[in-house]
Amino acid sequence: MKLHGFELVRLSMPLVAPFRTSFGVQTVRDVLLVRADTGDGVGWGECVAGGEPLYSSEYVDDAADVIRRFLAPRLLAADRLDPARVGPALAPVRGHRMAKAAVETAVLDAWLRGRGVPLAAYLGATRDRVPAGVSVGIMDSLPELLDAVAGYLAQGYLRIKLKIEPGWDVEPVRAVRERFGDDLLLQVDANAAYQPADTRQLARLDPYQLLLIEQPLDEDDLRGHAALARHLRTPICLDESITSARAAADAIALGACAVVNIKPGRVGGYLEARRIHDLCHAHGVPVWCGGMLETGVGRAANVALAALPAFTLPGDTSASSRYYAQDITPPFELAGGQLGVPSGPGIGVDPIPDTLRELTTSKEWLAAR
Ligand code: OSB
Ligand code: MG
Repeated sequence: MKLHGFELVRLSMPLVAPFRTSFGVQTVRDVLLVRADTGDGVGWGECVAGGEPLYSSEYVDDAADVIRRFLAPRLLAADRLDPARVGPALAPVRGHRMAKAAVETAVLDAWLRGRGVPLAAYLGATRDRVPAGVSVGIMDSLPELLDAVAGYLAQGYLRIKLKIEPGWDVEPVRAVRERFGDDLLLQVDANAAYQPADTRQLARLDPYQLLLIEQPLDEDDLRGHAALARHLRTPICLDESITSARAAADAIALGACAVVNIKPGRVGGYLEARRIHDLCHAHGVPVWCGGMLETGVGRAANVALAALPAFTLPGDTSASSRYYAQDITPPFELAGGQLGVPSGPGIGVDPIPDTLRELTTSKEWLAAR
């Protein structure tokens, strides 16, 4: 496959409600889509970097810059490009995994569409639908939180994840357990807001039968997580720390986590995500598919990945309506608490041209020379 070029498409997507985490509040998502053009076909990738470097060091303007200046030129120079060659071609550029994931996914999608193969089949999916969980932001009050959770449960979500931070942890968990009972699948996500000195406070979550606590400590503190794990009954799951299959292997070997959140964007793409899946599967470590408030383009690919066998826990793969009044693809909808895995070639969905145009704030064409 030889590419004619990439197009960088920027969108401004208002969220249906502000989403508050320990690192900030988001009301609009500044989306970067990458469209790979082969001349007789296209492929799409969505960059998951946020507008500011708060969840991780990457942010959307730097992702666009590194794609434009360093990633796209390396791929556009290749005469025989296929998805497996993207990672090695981009390896000289350090880091920037979210940017790399977006371009690799665009190439992978174009390549699969050219062959008529769905992404799910290519990755080794074993299911045609996946259970949906939902990530619930930090609220101003407990009644507001309980209303939000009740609303999601009424829609059929099968698992609730509460965002926590110091000052909003034990009370919201206790309130949700009390109101919705012991059968509710419940977990929490701290986005690295705690310190090792908070071990006793985190142990106060132990009585509430949480499925897991996600990323309590700093991204690079694997030893801290391993020490914390020895003091908690609640299993530790890592998100921010798992930047590659090697990082996942280190975390498992150190006892830093018992569960892994796989986000393809964070680890450099779907091929690396599959390697992490395989590694965790071999170690008996359950995984689930995280999310980064993706549009239907990113969601389609995440749902395909989530259909692999070691994804035994419901993911943050929610319906389009959880995020956007108007998605850029036909909306993903819950059916019995599950999302259907797209069955068409590649990611299996296409942006709706009129909707895409309405939400686009800028476009940039990067031509092969
Ligand atoms: O830590 O999982 C996270 C959203 C943005 C950045 C980081 C995270 C999240 C979420 C929401 O928790 C996941 C989703 O529903 O897409
Ligand atoms: Mg997380």
